[in-house]
Amino acid sequence: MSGPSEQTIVRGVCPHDCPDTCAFLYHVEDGKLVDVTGDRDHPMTRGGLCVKLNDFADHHYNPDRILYPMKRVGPKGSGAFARISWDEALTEIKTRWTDIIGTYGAEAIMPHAYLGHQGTLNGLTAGDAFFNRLGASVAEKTYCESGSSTAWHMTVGGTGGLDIESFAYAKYIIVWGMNMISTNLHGWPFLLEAQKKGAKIVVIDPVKSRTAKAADWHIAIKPGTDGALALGMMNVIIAEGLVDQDYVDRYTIGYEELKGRAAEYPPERVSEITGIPAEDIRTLAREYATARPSAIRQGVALERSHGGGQAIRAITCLPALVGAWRHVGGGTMEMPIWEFPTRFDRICRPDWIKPGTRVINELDLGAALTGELALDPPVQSLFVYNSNPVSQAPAQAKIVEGLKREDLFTVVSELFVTDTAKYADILLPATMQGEQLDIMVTWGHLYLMLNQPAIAAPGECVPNVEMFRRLARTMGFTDDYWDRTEEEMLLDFYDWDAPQLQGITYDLLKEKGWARLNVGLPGERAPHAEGNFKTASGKCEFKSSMAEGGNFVIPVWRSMYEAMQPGEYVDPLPDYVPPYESAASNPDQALRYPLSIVSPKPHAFLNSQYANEEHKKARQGALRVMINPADAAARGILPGEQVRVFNDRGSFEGPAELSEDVVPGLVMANVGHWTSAASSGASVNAISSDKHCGLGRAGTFSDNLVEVEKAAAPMLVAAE
Ligand SMILES: Nc1nc2c(c(=O)[nH]1)N[C@H]1C(S)=C(S)[C@@H](COP(=O)(O)OP(=O)(O)OC[C@H]3O[C@@H](n4cnc5c(=O)[nH]c(N)nc54)[C@H](O)[C@@H]3O)O[C@H]1N2
Ligand SMILES: Nc1nc2c(c(=O)[nH]1)N[C@H]1C(S)=C(S)[C@@H](COP(=O)(O)OP(=O)(O)OC[C@H]3O[C@@H](n4cnc5c(=O)[nH]c(N)nc54)[C@H](O)[C@@H]3O)O[C@H]1N2
Ligand SMILES: [Mo]
Repeated sequence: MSGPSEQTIVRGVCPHDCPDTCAFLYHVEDGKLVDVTGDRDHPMTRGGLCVKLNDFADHHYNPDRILYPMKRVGPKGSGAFARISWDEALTEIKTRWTDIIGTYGAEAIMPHAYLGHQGTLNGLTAGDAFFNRLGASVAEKTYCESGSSTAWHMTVGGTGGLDIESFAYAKYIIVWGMNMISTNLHGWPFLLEAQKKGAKIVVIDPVKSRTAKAADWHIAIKPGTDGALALGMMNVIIAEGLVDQDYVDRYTIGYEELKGRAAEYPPERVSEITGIPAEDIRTLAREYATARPSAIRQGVALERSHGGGQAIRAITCLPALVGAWRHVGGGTMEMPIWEFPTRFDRICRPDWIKPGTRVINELDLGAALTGELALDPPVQSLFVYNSNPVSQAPAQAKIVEGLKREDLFTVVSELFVTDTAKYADILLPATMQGEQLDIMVTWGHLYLMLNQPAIAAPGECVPNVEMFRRLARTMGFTDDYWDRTEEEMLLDFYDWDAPQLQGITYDLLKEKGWARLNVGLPGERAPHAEGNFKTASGKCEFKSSMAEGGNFVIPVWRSMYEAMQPGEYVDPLPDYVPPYESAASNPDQALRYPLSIVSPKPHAFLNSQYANEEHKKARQGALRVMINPADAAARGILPGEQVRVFNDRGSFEGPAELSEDVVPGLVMANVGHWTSAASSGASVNAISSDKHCGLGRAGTFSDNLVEVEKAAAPMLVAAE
């Protein structure tokens, strides 16, 4: 047999923090990854990959990858590193940590992780067991979804809710705070299928996003006011007799109280709060309540304001009020992750956390490093993996200031020298998805998926799970936890006897790559047709028993930490909680900073990933500031002109993009651009506040006021 060398196909899964979690086929020739394609047989992802992943094979061979452990040889932030061995790196870490532990105690070490990788072994919680065993501060990981998930659990419990594939059966669809065409590309075709059969698609978004443009109706709402809109819809639904009283009587609790609350939100009042005409609010409520079935796709973006969590509770009440759950294709979708029998207690080992160990919220990183949070002991070492806080966390200037501290020992495990990695004292090289084994956690569909390694790791890169194994051995931990193979860990980390996994084995995943959970098929599934909510009462709780309990724990990826602080008051009913920063809630601040800003996801990057690759940058374009032509005119700003966006927290710059896609009073700039590539050395999180959402301590990236002005002439712009 002659001809081209033989191609082997290995089954894989996209590693990214995205609801799609696409099924891959790795194409390997002579030990080289020559292509990565989508698996056409996968019912949800159907073989297509997105703009970010369509050259994923080449991504593995990016010459900028970190291939060896490195040690800083220049000033912090200079990016000057020299190669060292794994032994040297581990010895240095052990020496520094032993010193710090001796002087300050282990709590002076702070881990920092997010979802750079979404695997069971290598993802968000890859280091939890290690850091819990070490006695480090517990990092509370609430960059994303903790506000949504808290609200969801309070209202309907840990249910998967409406399946993305079942949207094809809906007759009326509200996409609420989500830009699906960019952020859930493989979910969008199910909505289009419904639309072809006559369904109407409504998008509620301050910005006329790609998805809003593709919808039948775009409702432009002021950021952070969705709670008022949902309560206004309830007001109309109740006043006009559109409630499914039978469903409400049988399967909900707290209707009378909710009715009282909704009565406070007549459409005229809601119109003032949200900026949406009262008649549109009435139309939306009537259409939503009378279409059968109606469906709501909730975006994580809904949580990014002071009242985001309460808004999500109000939205999550709507389907029960109108009986939408009765039908296949009716109800609402947050994240179906709760259907997966992942044993987070076995992964994270919360039993190893010593009682009283302090918790530091990752959104407070800047405050923690600079001493703004009076921490005793102070944070003397930071260990970053799967995350890029300089780009993705709020209060960017504070974080950079903290990372420059000479007495802070920073270790970063990375694929590339990111905005954060630049400040490391020690860099550790991580593998990419084609080089490692993992079962992927997914939050946008109902398939359990196994990624198998297709090629050898380059240089001295190791998967996160192996890095923590090495660190555990270096620190002298002899627990069995780190003695297992990756396969043994995966077998332990899922409950293979759970009803959802009936008929699904690890061997089946090895052969087929993926399997749908046993939770009903898309054309048949109506999980709450007869109640069966996963709350304490088994009902949809308009009035939340969890809130009345005062404190509860959600077994999420952020590792089973309390959703509320003990004793914290949470309104048992959903309500509209105004933004921290808006003309209405803070008029003084609005005099100086009259514009609201939102900073949604970039189409061609995945958070900050790929923002260092030229062809992705070409697709995404530079960091731009989208502003309404009227606001631009009032400031003498011409199209394409360099502008400065600022508030008391900081500033960033970019060319102005004049567009009616944002209403007057609103500006938009995408998150994800690297500060090192930005003209001002800062990106959008320079202006973000590190205040938390009222539920789940999520971020408030949509709750910020700024002003925009023409940037100073380039020669006057001081270099950092
Ligand atoms: N302004 C604003 N800020 C936001 C948001 C917003 O909407 N607006 N969104 C927030 C949300 S929703 C999220 S989820 C967060 C995301 O915040 P992050 O999770 O910090 O985002 P990424 O940019 O994906 O950074 C992940 C890093 O992990 C690295 N990485 C990837 N794979 C591996 C691996 O296997 N091992 C190791 N060690 N490293 C790896 C990548 O190279 C990358 O640098 O950002 C939040 N920040
Ligand atoms: N291409 C791409 N896809 C991604 C990601 C990425 O970085 N790039 N990131 C992944 C991650 S980590 C996540 S969490 C998801 C997030 O995905 P989405 O939930 O879609 O989040 P965003 O893109 O931040 O924002 C979606 C829309 O919400 C709007 N919005 C902002 N604030 C508000 C508000 O207060 N109310 C309402 N109604 N709308 C608001 C924004 O204008 C934006 O158009 O995407 C995932 N998918
Ligand atoms: Mo996210």
